[in-house]
Amino acid sequence: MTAGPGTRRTPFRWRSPIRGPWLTSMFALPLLVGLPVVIVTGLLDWMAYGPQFGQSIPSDVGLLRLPFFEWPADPPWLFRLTEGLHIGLGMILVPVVLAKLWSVIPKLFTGPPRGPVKALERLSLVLLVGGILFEIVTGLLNVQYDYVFGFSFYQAHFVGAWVFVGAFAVHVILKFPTLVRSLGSRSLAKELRTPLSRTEPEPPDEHGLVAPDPDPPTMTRRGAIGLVAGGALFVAAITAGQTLGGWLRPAALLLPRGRTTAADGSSRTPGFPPDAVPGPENDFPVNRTFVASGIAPAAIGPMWAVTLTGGDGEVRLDYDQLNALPQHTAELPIACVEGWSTVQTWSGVRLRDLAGMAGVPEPASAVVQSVEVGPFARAQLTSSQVLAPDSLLAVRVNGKALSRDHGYPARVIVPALPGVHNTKWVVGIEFRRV
Ligand SMILES: Nc1nc2c(c(=O)[nH]1)N[C@H]1C(S)=C(S)[C@@H](COP(=O)(O)O)O[C@H]1N2
Ligand SMILES: [Mo]
Repeated sequence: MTAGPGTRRTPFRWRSPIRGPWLTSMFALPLLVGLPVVIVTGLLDWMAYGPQFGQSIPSDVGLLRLPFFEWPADPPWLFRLTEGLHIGLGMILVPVVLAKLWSVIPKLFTGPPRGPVKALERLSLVLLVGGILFEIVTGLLNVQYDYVFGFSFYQAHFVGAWVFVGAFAVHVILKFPTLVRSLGSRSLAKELRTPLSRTEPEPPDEHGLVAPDPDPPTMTRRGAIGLVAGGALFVAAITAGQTLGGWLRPAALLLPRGRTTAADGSSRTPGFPPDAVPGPENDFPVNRTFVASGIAPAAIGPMWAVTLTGGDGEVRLDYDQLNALPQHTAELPIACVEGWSTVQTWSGVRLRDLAGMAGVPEPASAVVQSVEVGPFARAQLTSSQVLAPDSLLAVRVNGKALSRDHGYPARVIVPALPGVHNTKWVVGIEFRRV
């Protein structure tokens, strides 16, 4: 078949008879609704990290810095929700994004744009497609393997997000009328009842999506939509357990975090109490194990103590003294940027009690120091995070001493704080007056 004058010739490989504006719009609709949720929760997560403190996580983003607000410590599940939605929904939408890209593929392979308006539209498409693929790849890699990047994941994912958000906004504005028109061009109920034998191409369109020389159908539109929905459901099934836990946890195939019930050498650590040898109480995911942290076992042995500073003097508490202070118990989540979360029952000394002991009962912020060196060495907490009644320097989880992997002798646990800032193997807390 030869292309008539004025018609655009589809490259020989894009001849699916079901490709067309209606099917593209069917894939666009869940993205139009879902992506803004992914974007907003992602930006909220950024705020939760306390970017105002200029910490190593997240590192500075210069001009892209958002006007910040103090991330609250109440409700305790807030970060678990925003992070779970961001990652969960982001992963579930991947099959839809791929289907959407497939549906517009002829447009990605047309000749050079004619005129400045077309050129701008093309540029926005490059940023749109490049942006979302970059966000998907960096996000998925970060969930699967921690710290595989030669650059800061947070910075790259954040800058990539703004490129994508800009292009997405332009795209939605330009395409919204087409979306509405195309959705109205066929009935979904009818498509879902159409068998292969009656699957016909859409009428030729101005966008060049419909193949002028289509092949015979091998799949119905119902089949294509079902395949994408099934893909999204499958991703949901192997992801949800990361956050929901319980019987779903074993189905979380994308959860690479290990558990710690197996003997981890704790009993060979000098001074390590038998009560802290890992058992079922400490059997929940670990971000990075004690061995991986590179800490010398002696640093958490009998010589260990936590030092409180910021007031006039310095208060030093060893393990027994810490355990002898009034203990508070709270059920609190750890929610990690790598996509998993878990709720456990933590006990320890309230951070606000420690602030009082240090002589700074109303600190402006607090800097928590770990035995560990490197990016996890310190984390800064806001005033409301220190003062929240459930914020703890925890020494026990589920009624038993922390295992080495979960931060023995003591770790911070603060409601609604991103997992990464719940510092393990704490040696010092500086309560700041300004
Ligand atoms: N010192 C130190 N604290 C740390 C980490 C670490 O690697 N080193 N990992 C953080 C991250 S990313 C998370 S999600 C939580 C996980 O706590 P868990 O390993 O006890 O489950 O601890 C945080 N605290
Ligand atoms: Mo984490």
